Amino acid sequence: MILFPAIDLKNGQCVRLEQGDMARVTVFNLDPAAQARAFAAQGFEYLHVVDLDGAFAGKPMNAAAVESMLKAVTMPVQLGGGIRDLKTVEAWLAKGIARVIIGTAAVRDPQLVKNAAKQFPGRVAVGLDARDGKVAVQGWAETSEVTALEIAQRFEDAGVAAIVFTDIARDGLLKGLNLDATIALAERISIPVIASGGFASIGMSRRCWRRAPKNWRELSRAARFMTAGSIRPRRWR
Ligand code: AMZ
Repeated sequence: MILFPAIDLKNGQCVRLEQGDMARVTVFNLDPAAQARAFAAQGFEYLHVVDLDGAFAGKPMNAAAVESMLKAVTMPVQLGGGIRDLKTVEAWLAKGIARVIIGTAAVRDPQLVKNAAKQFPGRVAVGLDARDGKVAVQGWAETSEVTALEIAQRFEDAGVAAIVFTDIARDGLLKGLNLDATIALAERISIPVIASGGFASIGMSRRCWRRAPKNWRELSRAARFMTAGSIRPRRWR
């Protein structure tokens, strides 16, 4: 079981947004490298990073902060936000990002995901963020007409490492994952699913564990939470 601590970056700072809304922002660390080191010291083994400005702009916007985190820790880092073409995928992987997460382009340019996954096996994940069942794109400012399942199915044979599934209504509220929607998705595809949005406690993780379908439990079964909080990773396993 992997628990990914998440660092969302806005203007070079670590923030938490409520339901992805840039207006409802809490800054929880001014220094992303220090936050990455703190997570490493707590025993986490994998970091989830989102370039929020990048997701809105469609290109990397917090590169200096990401690079400072890569220098600060040795654990693998997965990164999403503003990764919309193969050049950007290549550049991040060359800089030491372990796995890129592609959201908007998975809806608008599925061939990019297929090409990237073929070229970099195991190093490309798809981020699917759902609002009322439909996938949101462009920093969640726009909602598409497709469901997470429809998009995920496009990539069944593409060699995608994982689907990071977030229920936007839960994100940043620390009130619990949308387990029903996550399980409904995980049961219908074979790609490992990373549950995200609202994760808040170890008790919750145990409930995930008990209910998780096969591809969740045996593969990347994981969750994401948005602040350093009081969750101790050693108690997770
Ligand atoms: O909180 C938000 N408004 C938000 C967010 N966390 N908007 C996008 N993202 C994340 C997605 C995914 O990891 O969860 O950005 C990534 C997708 O970015 P893009 O640029 O590929 O759509």
